[in-house]
Amino acid sequence: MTRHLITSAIPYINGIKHLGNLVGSQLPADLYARYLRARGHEVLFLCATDEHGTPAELAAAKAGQPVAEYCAEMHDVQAKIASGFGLSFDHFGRSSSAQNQRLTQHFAGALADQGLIEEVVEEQVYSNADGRFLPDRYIEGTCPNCGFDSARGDQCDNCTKQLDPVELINPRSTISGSTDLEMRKTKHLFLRQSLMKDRLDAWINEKTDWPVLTTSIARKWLHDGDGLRDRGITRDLDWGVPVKRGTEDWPGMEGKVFYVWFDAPIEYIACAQEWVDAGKGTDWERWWRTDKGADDVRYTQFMGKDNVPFHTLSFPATIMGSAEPWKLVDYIKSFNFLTYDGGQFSTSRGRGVFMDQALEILPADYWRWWLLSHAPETSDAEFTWENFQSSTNKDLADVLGNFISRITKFCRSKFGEMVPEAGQYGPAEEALIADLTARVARYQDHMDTMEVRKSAQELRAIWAAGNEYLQAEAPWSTFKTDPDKAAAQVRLALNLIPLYAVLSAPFIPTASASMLAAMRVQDPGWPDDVRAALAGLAPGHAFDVPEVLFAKISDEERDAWSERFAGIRD
Ligand code: B3M
Ligand code: ZN
Repeated sequence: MTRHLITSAIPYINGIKHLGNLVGSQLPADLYARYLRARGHEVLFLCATDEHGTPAELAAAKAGQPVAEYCAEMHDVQAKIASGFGLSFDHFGRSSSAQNQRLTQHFAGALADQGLIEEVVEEQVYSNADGRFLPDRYIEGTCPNCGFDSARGDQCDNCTKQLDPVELINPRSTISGSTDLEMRKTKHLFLRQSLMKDRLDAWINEKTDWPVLTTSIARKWLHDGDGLRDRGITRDLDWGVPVKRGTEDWPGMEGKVFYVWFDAPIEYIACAQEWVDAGKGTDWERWWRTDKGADDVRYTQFMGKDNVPFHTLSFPATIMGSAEPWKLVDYIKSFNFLTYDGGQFSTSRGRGVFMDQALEILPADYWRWWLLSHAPETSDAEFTWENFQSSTNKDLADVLGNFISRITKFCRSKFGEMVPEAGQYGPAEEALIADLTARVARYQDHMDTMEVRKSAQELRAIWAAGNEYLQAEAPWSTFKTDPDKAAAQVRLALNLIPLYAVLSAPFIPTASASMLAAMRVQDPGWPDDVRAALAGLAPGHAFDVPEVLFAKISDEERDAWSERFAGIRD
């Protein structure tokens, strides 16, 4: 079995993420990790908080807290919410860890040894009103590429172009709003990525199986002319990884830190070290060092499209440039954006549903199902309350929940709370088994290739097949004339429940566990042979009629939530 390393983009520490962030990285990564574990693969699934740079400093200042304290608190908040959503990270680390600090300094040293770091005295934007340089998010202005009026100093959120603060049109300080800005000289380290353009180009060209969304963004910035120009990897900030060359001081760089986008992806590696140091694992190198066994690892990254340039160009440049045997990513699954009711989710305006609020109003499985079954894979997707209500009511309550409730209750009333023994399967049962065998094979294909929406569609069809079978065979009618045949029908239908539980667990883990508990079975394992799996509950096996698995969302709830999340939080 292949070993699978899976990472989700690591969320910024600056507040609680919204559902759009969740569906763009952590949630599909969790779906894949759960699926691969269920298939018997060894999986290491890592995520962390991204704690450095201007996002952290700005948020801490707003909260009136020291940055380190703010980050420690927010890490715990994010960890708790992640576990509320059932995100099954093997470790949820912190980019501010000692491990990441050491490793980031190590990479800088290795890159310098390879002649890939240049010391540059450059002019950077200095704010007289604020008495400081304004790197990255401390400055906003109009994007020179697309004209978006709130582009940040390091990247335009609208067109994903990586920027330099000096390129912004009509720049202003995000601290004070001041436009009293001047250029001042300051020394920084530049990563000479331009020297690696051909290698990166060849590497991207090998990736013929990657999603077009991923490779098109990579190619756009590779061939854009300045997409791969050398970039500053240090900043005039207090908070971050202090600039060092390995373990040595770096003359002239005192008081400066590495750019957050330099150290954040390195946390994917450091997180595996944290996992070991936390006593959860024993060997991180076999996941990350190709000289220590990581050649057998398949490494998959999940992220929103705005993060693609950093993962297809900058981070691979760090890895390749180090000339050390680190594992490179094998597959990058990227996502478009989820919009909210005709507009953008907005953290600053509190528009849309944030992860903590989502869990306050409904169990995680509702959100997991809707988000994954509507994942913005081939284009942006839109969240509306009408769609959320109708999809979850239909799929979860009418199709899956109703099937389970109907068959368990019918069995209880006619045969008692145990699997009936009498009767034989006939053509209708054989047809259902054949249909499900074909559908499960298709479901696996879609899950293997991370086609999230198609996987959800097939799973829904697998659930619907049970309902259609009950509808067509109507054991409640059969029972009146041929109780033995009805017993066989009920036996097969009851056996669908553990099958559904196992297949559905990557999407809706909590409900799946309830389904297994009601049927009084331990996890029966992946149904490699559907027919054998459908014989899992032997005649005489006792079960319980489960509580309602999924309550329907009422029109009143829908309207109240729609109003509550329309905007202006805090
Ligand atoms: N923190 C951006 C984000 O949260 C950034 C991702 C880092 S991945 C190494 O969307
Ligand atoms: Zn732009």
